[in-house]
Amino acid sequence: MSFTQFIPDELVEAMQRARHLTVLTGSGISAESGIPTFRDAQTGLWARYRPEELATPEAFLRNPRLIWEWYEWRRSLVAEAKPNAGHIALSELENHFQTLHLITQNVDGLHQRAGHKHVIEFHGNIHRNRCFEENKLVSEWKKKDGQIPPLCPDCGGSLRPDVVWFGEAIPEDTLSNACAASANCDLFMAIGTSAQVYPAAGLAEIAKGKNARIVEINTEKTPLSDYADYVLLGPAGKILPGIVTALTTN
Ligand code: BJW
Repeated sequence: MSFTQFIPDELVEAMQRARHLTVLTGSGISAESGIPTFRDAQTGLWARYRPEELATPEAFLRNPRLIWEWYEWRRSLVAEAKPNAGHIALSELENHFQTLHLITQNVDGLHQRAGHKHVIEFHGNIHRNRCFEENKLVSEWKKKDGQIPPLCPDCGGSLRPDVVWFGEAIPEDTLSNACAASANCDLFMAIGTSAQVYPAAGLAEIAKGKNARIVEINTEKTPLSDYADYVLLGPAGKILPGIVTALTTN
């Protein structure tokens, strides 16, 4: 079924007028690639844990092996996944605007695999690792001793995924680039995010404060729906291709 009929004409006109688009994505955009959203029920061995309680430095300090294995499980889900129609349509939107800044809260790298060269990875990337003690990125370590988590070859500290956990600061450059992109757009789209986690959720508020039109795409309403100019309820993998079609045929 085509979702073009659910894209209001007024939104298509606003998108045609806009020059600078900033997009914030959340885990909902990867749901149709088979990656569960962050707050979705986890499956199998992980069903008894709440993700909010695993994604913290305190949890890692308490039980580094458990947290490392959780990320290994999630890496295996990402390895089996492919970008879906939503990721691909978003990469096609780049042709319709003078600038498109893509900020993702996702750590799965699927936007890059869909063809986006410059992505602001607000919460890091699950494919990279860094030393818990020294914070520096580490790409190689001794694998043969079976140590979990593996240890930093330089200082012997535990390795952790290069992601931002609750209570940790967003890297300064990342935060300032994302804030600037949000303050300097005429259209801001929030796609597949529950808009509950700050400071990411505040980016739409920055854009709104600078009079950008706000578009939300989500299967359900969120706190952002209250001030968005357009709320498109439905799966991103259907709505985004509908938007691209509407823009190219109007
Ligand atoms: C679909 C769909 C389909 C489904 N199509 N849609 C201000 C107020 C209150 C609290 C705070 C505040 N400022 C800071 C805080 C504390 C905290 C916070 O926000 N807590 C809230 C929970 C209340 N924030 C932090 O701790 C942040 N750090 C910080 O503020 O530091 C300050 C500091 C300064 C100086 C020194 C030290 C500290 C850090 C937040 C880091 C979040 N990290 C995580 C984990 C990343 C790694 C990993 O993945 O494991 O990021 S948590 C998790 O939430 C993950 C996600 O990126 C993020 C957002 O989740 P997302 O993507 O929105 O997913 P869901 O599951 O919530 O929603 C999915 C949505 O998709 C749903 O709406 C569905 O309906 C929809 N959907 N299918 C379209 N097909």
